[in-house]
Amino acid sequence: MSALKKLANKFIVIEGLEGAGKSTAISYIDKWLALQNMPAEKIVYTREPGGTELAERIRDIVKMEVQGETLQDKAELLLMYAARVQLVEHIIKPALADGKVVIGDRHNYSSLAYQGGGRGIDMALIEGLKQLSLGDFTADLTLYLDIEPELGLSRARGRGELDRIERQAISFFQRTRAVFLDLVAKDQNAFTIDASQTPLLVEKAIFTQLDNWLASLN
Ligand code: T5A
Repeated sequence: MSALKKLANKFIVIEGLEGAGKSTAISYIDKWLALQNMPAEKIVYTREPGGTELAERIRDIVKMEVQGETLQDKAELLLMYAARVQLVEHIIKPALADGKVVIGDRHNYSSLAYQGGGRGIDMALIEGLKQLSLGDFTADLTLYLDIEPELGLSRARGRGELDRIERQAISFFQRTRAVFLDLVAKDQNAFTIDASQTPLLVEKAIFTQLDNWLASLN
């Protein structure tokens, strides 16, 4: 089967802590897809939380700080899934049904890692919420960009002021990272990329993972 046929209807997700280089990695995936002769109109890009008009408004709420009112951890979790349902139903599923390839900047693993690991919400509760809102819908490939939180945050700081979540203590990101690593270790469709390497080496590692994955598809 041709590479283009294999890639039709595939949902590729990039995960990682802040400053891991997810946006940068998406440009490498783009380059790799061009090498497979994928037409630009066959590629859909999403980000989470966000990606639809309503989901982008939820993203604003999640990122903002309101004086005198703390966003409760469970409210934060529910907002992440509210945004995700909007995105999956309005953008991702229709694009996949139309034979497109979707590249997602974050998806479900971010909720397990940040809200489960970072915030300490019961994982079973999050899994239940995922089932309720998305059923068995899942990514075809997840590339997790692994980085020490200190390094990631210093990169994130370099590109502007930190938002509400980015201002959490380092221990929050250490717990988040531990869950990401655990999830990837248990998922045969997920792979870790060392994001502390130079951009050139990260690009090379991503190309290798994508080549191997493509070769594994029937
Ligand atoms: N969230 C999200 C949850 O809590 N639960 C959820 O379910 C979901 C979906 C989303 C926030 O919401 C949370 C997680 C987040 O806190 P976001 O804006 O999508 O926020 O995510 P961020 O991680 O904040 O995005 P960033 O823009 O910070 O990170 P990226 O995209 O990973 O990094 P990128 O590519 O912009 O690179 C950052 C800087 O590093 C440089 C780049 O040039 C850039 O300046 N860089 C490198 N430098 C050196 N070496 C390399 N290899 C480099 N790669 C990139």
